[in-house]
Formats: sequence, C-alpha cells, structure tokens
Amino acid sequence: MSSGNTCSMGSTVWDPVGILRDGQQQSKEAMPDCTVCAFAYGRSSGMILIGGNQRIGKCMFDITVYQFSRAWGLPNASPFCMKLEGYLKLGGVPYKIVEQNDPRKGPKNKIPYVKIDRQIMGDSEQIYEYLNSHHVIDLDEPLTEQERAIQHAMLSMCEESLYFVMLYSRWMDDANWDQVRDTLFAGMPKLVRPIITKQIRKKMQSDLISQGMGRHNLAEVYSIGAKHVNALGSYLGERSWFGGEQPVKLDVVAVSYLANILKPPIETPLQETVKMWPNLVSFTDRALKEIYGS
Ligand SMILES: N[C@@H](CCC(=O)N[C@@H](CS)C(=O)NCC(=O)O)C(=O)O
Repeated sequence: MSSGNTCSMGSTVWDPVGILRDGQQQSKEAMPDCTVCAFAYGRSSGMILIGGNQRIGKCMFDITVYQFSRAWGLPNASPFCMKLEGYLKLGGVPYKIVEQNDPRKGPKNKIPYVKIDRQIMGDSEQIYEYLNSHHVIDLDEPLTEQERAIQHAMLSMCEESLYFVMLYSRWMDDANWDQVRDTLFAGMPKLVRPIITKQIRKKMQSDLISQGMGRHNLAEVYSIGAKHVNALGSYLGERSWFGGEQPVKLDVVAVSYLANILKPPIETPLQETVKMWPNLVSFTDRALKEIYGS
C-alpha cells in the first residue's frame, strides 16, 4: 500500500506528516527515502515511517480542527466540538485548532469541521469514520460486537435527542437566555450584540420547532432529557468507564454532554437529574481530567 512517502489506501492518496521518534515533525520533502506502512495492533493503529530497515517514527495526517471558541471553562460549549477533540486526544492523534464561530464557513454549515491534508470535511462522526478507515484511530477496539451495538444506540440517543434538550435549555428556556447570550457571544461587539443575538436565537428556536423538540413545553422537554440521563447513569453503573477498564468512544460522547449540562452556571432540571447520579458526576470529573487534561 505504500510507495515512497505517499500513501494510498483504496482510492485515497495522501501525504502524511512524519513525526520522528524525538517528537519532531517533518514534511514529506524532508523524508525522501522513507516508506510509510499502515499497521493495526489491538487499540494501537496508524502509519509508521521506515527509513533504511528501521522504524524511525510515525506518520499522521496534518489535521486542523475548526471549532467554536471555548466557554464556561469547558473544552467546548458545543458537545460536537468537545467530542471531536476528545476523540483525537484519546486516540493520540496530533491536531491544530482554529477558532471558527461561523457555521456557514463549514462544508455542512455546521461546526466542527476539519481540514485533513488538503481536504475539508464536516460532521464529527464522518470525520471519525474517515480516520478509522485509514487506521488512524479505533477507540472501540476493546468492545465486543454487542457492546458496540448498544453504545452506538446510546451515542444516537445523546446526539439525536439529548442534544436538542440541551439546546432547548439554552435557546428556548427564558430563565437561561441572559447567561447563554453573555457567555457565548462575549466576543461580539456590544453595539451589535442585542440585534444579532436576537436573530440567532430566533433561528435556533425555529430549528428546534422544525426538529420537533421545540413543540414540547419545558416540563415535557426536561422529562425526555431525564430519561436519557437516567439511561446513561444506569448503564455506567459502578464502572469507571463505559468501556469498562478504559475509555472508548461513548466515554467521550457522554462527557461532552454531561460536562455541558453540569458545568455551566445554568440551573436546569436536567442539571438536577445529572446531580442525582453520583457515578455520572464523578465520571464527568474523571473524564475531563484524563481525556482532556482539565
Ligand atoms: N452532525 C454534526 C452536528 C454539528 C452541529 O450540530 N453543530 C452545531 C453546533 S453544536 C452547529 O454548528 N449549529 C449551527 C447551526 O445549526 O446553524 C456533527 O456531528 O458534527
């Protein structure tokens, strides 16, 4: 699959960045006599760099992540941004961050998106799948097929429903709006802030109504959210990680939502439900520390 230092897998050809054993990064021009080989061994996978007859380093895509500015002391106030960065951190994949607060700049009009070598790509799960299919990352390797199936369903529960409960608490629940506006738009010039934030809030509310969550009242929405949080709490049980002995994809997904519910100074019934699960509270702190170093 490799020739010289350009690597091809299927129809994709890419020019990886070499990372030598001493941690130095090298461009492909600086490694004309090296060969790139893919390897996969247990949870560890990637591209190694062979020079002469020896392994002299590893290769990685040159990855730039475009994501919202950080807020509330969280890795990110967007669970999708927080999750994508967590995947890369847990997988030991190097990346650069560029702050981007305008979703219209992304290929799917959403944040986050990435540039991998010269290719722009949107959607956190599609980005993960791409890296996984190129042997860069495989966070669910420790799981059985059945565990993967259950955890895939829980990931969808978080992204396709709990996410919208959280959005509702930020954009529709009047009790929280001042806090949300003044934190998420702190960087916006004061003169235009009231007008622009009003427009964005209107758009978010209309999106929530189209999606369906916005048609429920407060009590109904928080009761949907409580069922999801209870499912996460029961499923985690006494374990440290959803992966058992070690974190897997769902650990990154779960902390991205739980931290975003627990840490901002937004007191909601959803936050109260999480606080009723001491295992989820300690999981959140453990995952923030061990996955994100915060
Ligand atoms: N499926 C996408 C969802 C990303 C997403 O919904 N991002 C939100 C921020 S958390 C966004 O950009 N919203 C802007 C908008 O909808 O206009 C992913 O996994 O990356």
